[in-house]
Formats: sequence, structure tokens, C-alpha cells
Amino acid sequence: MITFFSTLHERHAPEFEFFRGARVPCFEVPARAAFVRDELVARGHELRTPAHDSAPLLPRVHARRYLDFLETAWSQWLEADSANAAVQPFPSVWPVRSLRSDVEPADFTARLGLYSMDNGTPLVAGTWAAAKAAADAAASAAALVGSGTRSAFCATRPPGHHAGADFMGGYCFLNNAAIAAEALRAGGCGRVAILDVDYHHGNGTQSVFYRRSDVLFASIHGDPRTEYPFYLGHADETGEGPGAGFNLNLPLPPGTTADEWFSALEVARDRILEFAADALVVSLGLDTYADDPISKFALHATDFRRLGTRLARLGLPTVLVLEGGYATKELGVNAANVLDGFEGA
Ligand code: Q9C
Ligand code: ZN
Repeated sequence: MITFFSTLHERHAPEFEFFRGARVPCFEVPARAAFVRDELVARGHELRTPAHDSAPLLPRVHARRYLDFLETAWSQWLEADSANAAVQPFPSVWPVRSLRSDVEPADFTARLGLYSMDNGTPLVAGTWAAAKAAADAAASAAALVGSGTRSAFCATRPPGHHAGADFMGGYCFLNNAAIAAEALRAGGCGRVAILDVDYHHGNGTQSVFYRRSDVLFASIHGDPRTEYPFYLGHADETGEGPGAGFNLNLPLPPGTTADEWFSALEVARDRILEFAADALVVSLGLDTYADDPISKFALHATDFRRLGTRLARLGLPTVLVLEGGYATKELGVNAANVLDGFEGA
């Protein structure tokens, strides 16, 4: 499968995140994309450097002031104090209910909180370059698939599905799947389905399309009662206004087995077929893997081949974008298994 890959991902390499109040090494690391690239090359998949500029698409998904903040965040951080060059900024205060989010504070950390949903999404000097390259890959894959190629994959990071119109979170900055969907829409696809199979609910993607009927969002994920992102992803979230009925959440409990997971996939598949999508975007998280260090489903390497086969059987032009998956060494095999299952179907 033609796979878009840029070495610019390496520029997003934060050292640590917070876990139980302590600094721990990041789970979302550059080696993830390297393992995926190496396995795809070993199996004969074609790598391409993204050539489409996603800039015109970004404001279709994200708020202008959030894009301006993200693009200049590191220089703003250095302006606050030149000693910040060696410091990872983290938010520590957030505009929750009853606080104002319409006024940008002059304080950098307060602005960072305004544009963040958690303190688990470290930002570094190269974050914008890496996130923009991933968005360019999404735009490039959508352009290729929109012009008649059956499928394309984005072996990119940072991931995107937790990022909303005006916030980062869950290791995500720009919503690559939403950008791919918008690119497909702009290219003439009337109806686009997004299927999110990451272990975590794609709260950002859901929120971007929640009031729209031209983009269906369907997600299978750990129940938000116990799993990140906690505050979205319940089964009763079915869309609003013109989008009523165009959002499908299939939360599953920790310990869900592969057979149970594939039953949920059949429910999502039926809804996508009923929707009569013209194209499919897959938020391909591989953190449903049994040995994932932060997740609690039990899919194995062969199940990812089965997933690829099921995705292909939808019979749709398909863009797949990498989301989560933190069993780093196994990530290449698991991703390549999806692509090989797809192409062997
Ligand atoms: N320190 C994606 O899979 N919390 N994001 C992790 C461990 C955030 C996952 C807690 C998980 C976000 C794209
Ligand atoms: Zn995830």
C-alpha cells in the first residue's frame, strides 16, 4: 500500500510526560514511526514523502487562533524566558465550566491550558513541524485516494484523534483523520465515514463533526467511565442538530477479547454501509493490542490482519492514518498486518 512518511516526525521528541504525579518517559516516541517504516519497507510497501500542503485545509478543522498558537508556541515560550529552551512547558490551569475561554491570557502557561485538554501532551520545539508534516501526509493520502487509488496509509506521528477544533490532548495536536476527511469532501466525496479503531475514544474527531451529516463518525473504544479521555465517548452521544444520528460510539469494557471486539466492528460496518459512504477514513490506533502498556483490550498480531480484511470488504476508497499504539517494537508488524490484510482481501 502506498504509505506517506516524513522524517520530520523525529522533531517531535519530548522526553517525559506525567503519570501518577511523576515524570515518566514518553509512550508516544519517534521509534514508533521508525518501526512502522522499517516493517513496511521490509514487506515491499512503497513509501512516499507527503507533497500536499495541508495549510488550506487546517482552518476547516481547527480554529484560527489555535493554529496561530500552535505554530508559534515554542517561540512564545522562549520569549517568556530564554532559559525555557531546555524546559518542557506543561499547562497547570484550565478554563473549566464558568471560566472564560474567549480571552487569551497574556501568561504563556495560562494560554497553553486554554488550548489543552490534559497535562499529558508535551510540546517541544519541533512539535509544529512534525504535526504539520503528519497533516500534509493526511492531505496527500486523501488526494491520492480521491483521485482513484483504492487505499493509502499515513505512517505518521504525532497522532491526531484527541485534538479538537481548538485544543490539543492525548499526544495529539492536529487532527489528521479529520483533515483527511475534509480533504476528501473538498475533492468531491459527498459522504465520508470515519471509523476510529484506536483503544481510546476519538473525542476530537467526534466533536469536529458532531453537528454534521456529511461525515459519519463511528468509534470502538475503551469505556470512558474507566478509560481516557473520560469525558466523551458514551453510547448515548449520537450527534446533534443536522448531525443527529451521524455519530456512533461503541464503548467496550477493559478485558474485551478479539471476538467481542470484532462483533462491535460488525455493528460499525453495518452503520457505515447504511450511511452509503463514498470514502472511508480509518483512525488506525494499534493500542487495542494485548501487550499495549497503557490499554486493556486483547487483540493479537493476527487479529490486525483480520481487521485489514474486514476494512477492505467495505469496498470503499480508504485512507488509513496511524493513531496510538505503544507496544513500540511490535507496532510495525501490527500496522503492516492491517495493510497486508487489506490488500489480500
Ligand atoms: N501516562 C492515543 O492513543 N493518557 N492517545 C495516558 C499514561 C493519555 C492516548 C496515561 C492516553 C492518550 C492517540
Ligand atoms: Zn489510543
